Amino acid sequence: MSLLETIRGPRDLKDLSPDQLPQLAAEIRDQLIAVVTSNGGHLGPNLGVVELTIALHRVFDSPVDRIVYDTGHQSYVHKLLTGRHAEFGSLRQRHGLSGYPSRAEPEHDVIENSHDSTSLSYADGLAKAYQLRDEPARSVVAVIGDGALTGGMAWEALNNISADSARDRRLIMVVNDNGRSYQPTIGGLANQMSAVRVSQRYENVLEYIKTTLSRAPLVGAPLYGTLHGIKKGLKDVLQPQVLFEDLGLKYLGPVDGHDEQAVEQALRKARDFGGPVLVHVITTKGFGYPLAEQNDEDCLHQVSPPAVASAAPKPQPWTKVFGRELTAIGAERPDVVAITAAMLHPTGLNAFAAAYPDRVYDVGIAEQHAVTSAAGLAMGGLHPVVAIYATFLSRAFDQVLTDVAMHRLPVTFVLDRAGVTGPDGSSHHGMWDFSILGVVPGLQLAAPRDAVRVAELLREAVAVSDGPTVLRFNGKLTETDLPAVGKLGRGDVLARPAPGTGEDVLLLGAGSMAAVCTAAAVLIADQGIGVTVVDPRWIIPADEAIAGAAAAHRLVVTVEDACVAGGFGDGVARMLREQDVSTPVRTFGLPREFLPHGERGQILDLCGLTPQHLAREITAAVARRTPALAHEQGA
Ligand SMILES: Cc1ncc(C[n+]2csc(CCOP(=O)(O)OP(=O)(O)O)c2C)c(N)n1
Repeated sequence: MSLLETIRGPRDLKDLSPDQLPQLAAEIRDQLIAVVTSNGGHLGPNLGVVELTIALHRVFDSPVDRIVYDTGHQSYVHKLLTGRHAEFGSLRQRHGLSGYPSRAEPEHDVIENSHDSTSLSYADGLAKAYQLRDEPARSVVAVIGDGALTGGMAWEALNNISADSARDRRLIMVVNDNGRSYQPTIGGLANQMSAVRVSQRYENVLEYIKTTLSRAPLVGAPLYGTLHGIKKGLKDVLQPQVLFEDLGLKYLGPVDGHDEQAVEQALRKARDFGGPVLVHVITTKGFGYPLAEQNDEDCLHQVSPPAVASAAPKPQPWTKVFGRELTAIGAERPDVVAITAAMLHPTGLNAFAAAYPDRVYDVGIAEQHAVTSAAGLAMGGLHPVVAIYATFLSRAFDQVLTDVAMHRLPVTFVLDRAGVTGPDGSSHHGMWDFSILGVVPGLQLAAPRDAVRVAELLREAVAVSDGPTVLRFNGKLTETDLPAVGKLGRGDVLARPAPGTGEDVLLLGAGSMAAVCTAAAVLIADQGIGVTVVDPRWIIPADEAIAGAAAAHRLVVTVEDACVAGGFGDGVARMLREQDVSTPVRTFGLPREFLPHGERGQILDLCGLTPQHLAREITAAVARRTPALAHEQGA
């Protein structure tokens, strides 16, 4: 039996002697590599926190003490040590373990929101609650990366945690500093933190000064006074504790995060301090796995499961198509600049960055700043393209609304991983964009159905000069190109009723749902029902050209890979009401629920967004309105 198999919970971990821990760490790493390279998921971040997580669970008493992981992508080791070893093979699979902390799993998981920079605020609240409920012995530990520490929310929390009123709260902030988000962390704060990495340089400089001064004629006390002053000055410049201690926070570190015993020692000190403490732990992302440690792009931050071999022509990821087209646009439009919130490669901006390094801004994990600084760039005469995952734009809604739209500024948002994303689960499904952006005055949103339309719509979006535009697509592979057979307003007609059938159903598919609709239309047409399929291309605002076509049909059906409440379908229905079109509208989309993790296809199936399910529902809806047809079908 391996050591790992004997760990049924943190208590078992505490029984191990320090000399057994390196073996345990090695077994954990083997397990991480085996499962994550097969199922996909966050490899580098977890390999980097093996010793840190062992130490956390040996020092603290979870779940009485609460360990809050920022983002939660680095919680696999925590899962392995808290009784989930046997199920670890099901990581990120439908009905299996979540790839983030999950409150449906053992009680050791506290938060499951996988958006960055929230842990310190959750911890602040928990610590306040334990103080007020007179549970002063409980510690709250937040584990936050140096990347997540670049987010504004983390600083709002630090401001509160360092308040005088917080002095007696047992709140331990563990900064897991590996110097990277996906890529090296940028900015002034990152420079402060990385000063520790140059502490060797500090020692060297000190040694040099010592030697030089000792050769000088000045000896004795003045020399040591001078040396002390220099030493203090250097330390202030080079060490980050100044930053935190100036805020009134106790700082411990830096600690070598791969020396388990050293980390334990620091954590014990922090636990016993009895007030807010920041423990600065230095780790290496991907530690112990050369393929990860030496991966320049992102230290294997997140890996995909191995692709299944197929003879079919390989579709391209939407992200790549976008990156290529934006680079082409960049050559024609020197005013086009790009912004990323610490996700240059995942959003496909790396191609643009390689071609125009001076025209890309990585702002750190700071979506709100990304949006408002884009507003500033636009005010300054440029056309910014903010490339961001759909789910992370929710955080910057106010900035889109009041900083960009209210000023009618030409900023283009490109939302990758929109709709159902899959194994990353509930807080990564980018399904809220239609609902929240639909209320923004003057904002126009397009959803390309295939690679050709990505290029086409991106060009249309950056041509708009009097307000914000949005392009949204799923990050996976593009659908096969679906050529138009006609136009309807700004949209494309993809199929018309078969000869001999009437204009029964107007089927409107947004973005990648256009392909699902054309497949459903074939099944519906087999029932003798006439179907017109339209991809509206521009989703927000609803295209008024749809009204005429809707009036000519007996039923309008909308299909969207987004929350159905307040989304595309609701927008069409409202527009038809306003145009006095009385054709009934059926809306299909994602329910107003937090959806589970699983493959994208499995989740779409769960939500009824498959050609078969849609065809059944639409045929039944038509039959209810057409008794003769119902009779024919034996209904
Ligand atoms: C609000 C938000 N923006 C972007 C992301 C995507 N993201 C996930 S992990 C990560 C990097 C985190 O870096 P760090 O906190 O240093 O942790 P590390 O992976 O280095 O351990 C990013 C940008 C996110 N989860 N949430």
